[in-house]
Amino acid sequence: MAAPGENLRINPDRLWDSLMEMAKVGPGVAGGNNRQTLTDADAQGRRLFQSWCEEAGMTMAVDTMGNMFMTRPGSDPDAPPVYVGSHLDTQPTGGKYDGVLGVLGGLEVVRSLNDLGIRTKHPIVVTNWTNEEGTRFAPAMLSSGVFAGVHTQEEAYAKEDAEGLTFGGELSRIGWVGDEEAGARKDRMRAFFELHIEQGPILEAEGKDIGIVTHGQGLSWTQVTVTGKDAHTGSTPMPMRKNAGLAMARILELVDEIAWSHAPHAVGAAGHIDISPNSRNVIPGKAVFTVDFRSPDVAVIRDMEHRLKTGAQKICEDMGLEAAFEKVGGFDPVTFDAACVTAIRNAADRLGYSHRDIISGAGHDACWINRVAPTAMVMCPCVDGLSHNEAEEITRDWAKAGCDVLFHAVVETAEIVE
Ligand code: HGY
Ligand code: MN
Ligand code: MN
Repeated sequence: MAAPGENLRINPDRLWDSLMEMAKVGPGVAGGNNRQTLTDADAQGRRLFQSWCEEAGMTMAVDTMGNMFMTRPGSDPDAPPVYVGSHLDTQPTGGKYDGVLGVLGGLEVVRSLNDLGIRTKHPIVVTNWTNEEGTRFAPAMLSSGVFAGVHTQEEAYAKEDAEGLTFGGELSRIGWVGDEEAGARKDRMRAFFELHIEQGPILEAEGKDIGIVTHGQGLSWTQVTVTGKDAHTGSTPMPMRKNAGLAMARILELVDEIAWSHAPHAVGAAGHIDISPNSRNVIPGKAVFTVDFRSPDVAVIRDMEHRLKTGAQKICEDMGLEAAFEKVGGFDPVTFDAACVTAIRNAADRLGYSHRDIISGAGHDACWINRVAPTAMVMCPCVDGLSHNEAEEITRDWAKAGCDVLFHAVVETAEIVE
């Protein structure tokens, strides 16, 4: 199959305008976004994306997890489609580009094909995967996980947010329960491509336009519950205290020590922390927190999980407290499809963009879709490597470079019909 000519480029201003328009939906308080999954803002963003896709001549299908599939027909309706997309949901203090660049980059690929009057043999399907972030309903990549058969829909529907609302109830409330069984189409996928900001500092630091994502590091989320005893902070003698907050602090020190022991590639922290009763003059009797470990090496992840459990258990026993552990998310390191990776690398070369191979530090829907279809990712830099922060920023040139490469990889795989 002839590769697309190097003159095939997307319309960078239209892409940027769409990014800025979507950023108005579910605004944050500091210039970013708070468009958390299954909120009214998420529903509004979905409708905006749907309207743009329908204007571009695409038809919509939605599955029972709310995953959106916007199809541009190919010349051969029986040919397995090429999928391209990411997620529109954001962190509570999220940026304007995490996930959104991949969804609207997919839309821009279709808009550019329309402009150029190009037909492809394989249909092209632009996707929005529900609840990639896992911030409101753990785990991350929940709906692409159900699609890929990693989680059951029943498990997913029962997930509760901090207010006790369920995933299934909220998906129904915003009116986005589709009629297609989640995963019904997974055996008919030619490929899946995802464009994403790096969310780390490497590409910018090295002055590279494009990250060719060959692998994704593995992730482990362990929810730790430490139980002590609520008591008066003034009248309770120090030797009598069962301070769950103190035990948590010692465990978080241990988490940092474990991650550093596997430097330079392993990382560890706790981003979710709940202390109760969280009153100024009560010794906390309970601490619930989620430890996030990551590494490209699965043996390192297993070692970090084991040392967390044994070390936290000992800290709690020494203090007369109890510890409980629940695995609430995770996936092993991922190797993306060699042919898809090559299509991306050839596109970057053909288009004259500087590039380097890279392992994704963050998890993405592509990590699960890689289980059911040939999958790969394109990354562009982000300013200071900052993400999951409202100050997340990219340049127009980086967005253009990433989407140009995505365009070529998708069109080459979908096969232009002469
Ligand atoms: O957690 C992650 O890596 C992704 O941003 N959901
Ligand atoms: Mn993301
Ligand atoms: Mn994210």
